[in-house]
Amino acid sequence: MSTATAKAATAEISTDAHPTLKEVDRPANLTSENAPAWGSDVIAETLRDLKIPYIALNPGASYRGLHDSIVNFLGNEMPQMLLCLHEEVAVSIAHGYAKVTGKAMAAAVHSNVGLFHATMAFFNAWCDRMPVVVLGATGPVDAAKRRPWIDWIHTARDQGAIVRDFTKWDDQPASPAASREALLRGTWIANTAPMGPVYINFDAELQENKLVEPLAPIDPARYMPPPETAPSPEMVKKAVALLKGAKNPVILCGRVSRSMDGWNQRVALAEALNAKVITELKIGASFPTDHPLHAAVPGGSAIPPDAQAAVKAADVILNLDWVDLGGVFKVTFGDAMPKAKVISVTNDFRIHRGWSMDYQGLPVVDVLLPVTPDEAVPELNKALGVTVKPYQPKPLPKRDKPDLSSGKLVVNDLVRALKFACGDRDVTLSHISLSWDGATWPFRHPLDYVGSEGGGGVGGGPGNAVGAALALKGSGRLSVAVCGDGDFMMANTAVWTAAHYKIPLLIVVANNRSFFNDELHQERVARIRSRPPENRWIGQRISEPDIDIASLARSQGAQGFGPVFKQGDLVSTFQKAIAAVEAGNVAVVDVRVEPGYSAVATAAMLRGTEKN
Ligand SMILES: Cc1ncc(C[n+]2csc(CCOP(=O)(O)OP(=O)(O)O)c2C)c(N)n1
Ligand SMILES: [Mg+2]
Repeated sequence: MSTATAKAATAEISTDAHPTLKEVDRPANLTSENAPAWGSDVIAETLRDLKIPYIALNPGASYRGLHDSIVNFLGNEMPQMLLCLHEEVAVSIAHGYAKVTGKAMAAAVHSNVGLFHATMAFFNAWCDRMPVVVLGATGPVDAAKRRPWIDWIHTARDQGAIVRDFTKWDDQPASPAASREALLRGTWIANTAPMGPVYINFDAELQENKLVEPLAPIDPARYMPPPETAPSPEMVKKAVALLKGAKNPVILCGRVSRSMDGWNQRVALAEALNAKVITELKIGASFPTDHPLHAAVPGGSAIPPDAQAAVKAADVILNLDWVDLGGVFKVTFGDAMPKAKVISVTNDFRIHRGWSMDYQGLPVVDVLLPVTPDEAVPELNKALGVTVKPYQPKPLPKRDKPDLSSGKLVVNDLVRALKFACGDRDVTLSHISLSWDGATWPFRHPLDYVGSEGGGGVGGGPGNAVGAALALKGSGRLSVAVCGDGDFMMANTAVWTAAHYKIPLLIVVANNRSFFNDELHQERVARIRSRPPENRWIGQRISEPDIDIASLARSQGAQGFGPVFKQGDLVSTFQKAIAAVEAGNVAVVDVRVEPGYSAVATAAMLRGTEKN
């Protein structure tokens, strides 16, 4: 494998702990202990050997041994604890961090109850194929050692079963040596493509026992060989023959890394082939969306009509690990097989399991390159003789003011004003609302957008946003998340974690005072049944009382702005909020938007009900 390819698989963001963050929560009066003395010291030391910078957690007695080891043996450094007010937030922060860095940090949750809270975030990370190492704990496996009642309710025969169907691997090691091995194996598995969360459950007794004898030192790197792969030359040859003969090639750009090299490789390939390119909002930016070859406004759910038209006209389709290739074919061709030849670059099938159907429909494939797009595209470029140059986006025209509506304040007003207020800054969108219109904000760098929560689990936004901002702290990029009010309310305590650890970020809440997505579903059902669609809001609206989101943010140490009701106040409010973030704060802006999605999204959700 070429060096260029090897480099492409890694993100260009530092995964070291940030210096100003290290100043928060300093332990006092530490004794200098060099060698692990307790079972849990071995676990803590292994986390350090693995260079895990942070561990997002909510505490619990089941891992009080490990907790002590991280604070008093490691000095709360590498990993540093990030206290979270809910376990779902802890795991989704780790997920957001991985979305930027491509690498796992750790999270810790308390016995079965903490793990129960964390399940939603496990599922989101799993569907998003993002690495997270989650540590858990159980009351003493040895029943004779259990405290009455509490240790019994917090001990389960097979705790890992709670999340096993949507993790790559889990373990419950029975000794300090086995714990060390489990951490090495788990971290290695999590970070190996297709990536995903792993869960390691430590027996409370094991953690709290004195270490009987020291463990033989090991070199962790030797247990974690780089799992790089390359497509076979014959398969590359077959793919290249198809691509060379193509008159109307289409590239579906799906799950790719945040690497700039990978981005340049994809642009060079598309330009050499004169291929139309399709991207989507489920996942991070994969291709410049304002490039002339970018064929259609990126959609969030099903592939939009203009993208379908491009797929329909294609004679060769190059799939770069699109999340749902089978779904693209289904909506475009119905039950008929596509006539176009299909080259598929994906290794996702290697982790498909029986419980969750997130593997999607089975697509037609003529040539399979069973590696990641970051590994395959440079090989295709090499075989095609393509020269890869750094992609230079054209400068955007300067504007005096954003183009805002004159009627009710809609989501696109928020987005346009936000984009205008951000100006020339490099911005990473770490989350976007369901109401987002992909036409409004072009992505021109792989870190311009890191993708949605993955598993469609509402409540992933705030945690993902804080995790991404943590990874970007000090990078010079402005971290911005736009969350729905439903999404924000489900996990708003992520704001406290960001404020406490001084992780600057801007969260804008597209506050339509509703779980609006489901209003459209109720409208659809009512129309089909010839019942009054005007009742769609009942059981959906988050109003009377309206929630004061700015106060909620302020109460957790952030700067709260709004509610903003008028278009004319948007830009100035965002400018103030951005200034607060650039001064190191967390800022939350409540924008009261009219309930509603873009015309395209609304039409898609209500399609087929027009006559009723
Ligand atoms: C955990 C979870 N609960 C419920 C849903 C169903 N659901 C899908 S979208 C949505 C509304 C989200 O509301 P909000 O974030 O305010 O976005 P809006 O649709 O209002 O723009 C709900 C409840 C879900 N996907 N995940
Ligand atoms: Mg809403």
